[in-house]
Amino acid sequence: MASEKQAALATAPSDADAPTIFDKIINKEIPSNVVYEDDKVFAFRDINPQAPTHILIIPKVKDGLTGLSKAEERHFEILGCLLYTAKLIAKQEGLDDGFRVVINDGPKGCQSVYHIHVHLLGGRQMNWPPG
Ligand code: IU
Repeated sequence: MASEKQAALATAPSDADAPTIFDKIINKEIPSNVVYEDDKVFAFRDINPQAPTHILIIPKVKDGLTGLSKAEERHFEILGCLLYTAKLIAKQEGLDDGFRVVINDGPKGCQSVYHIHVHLLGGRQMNWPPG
């Protein structure tokens, strides 16, 4: 499999509400390891984990929010929901000593799927700066 960087550079950013693989995951057309779901938010384990815990938290309805750089005022609530859900899942996963949340944006941010997602990473010591 191509590295995330290669995948990100090979993926054209999408401004449209074009479906991505995450729609199929939300709709359960593609199986995933779901860790949380409510009416607005869906969270599942990353298929290529970069830490013992690596979960993606996404809005069920993209509403143009392909990435954080496309956020508008109408997205204020869902952005808060995504981060608050990250906190809830971190607790659920027992990440009591700390964790990291990441939102990659655009090719230089290493984004490869254009449906906004928060990465929740934990279970090991993180380093800084990130690569
Ligand atoms: P990124 O921030 O856009 O690079 O993150 C996309 C993530 O989606 C990345 O960590 C992939 O491993 C992950 N992923 C997945 O979990 N399941 C999939 O079917 C696909 C990507 I495609």
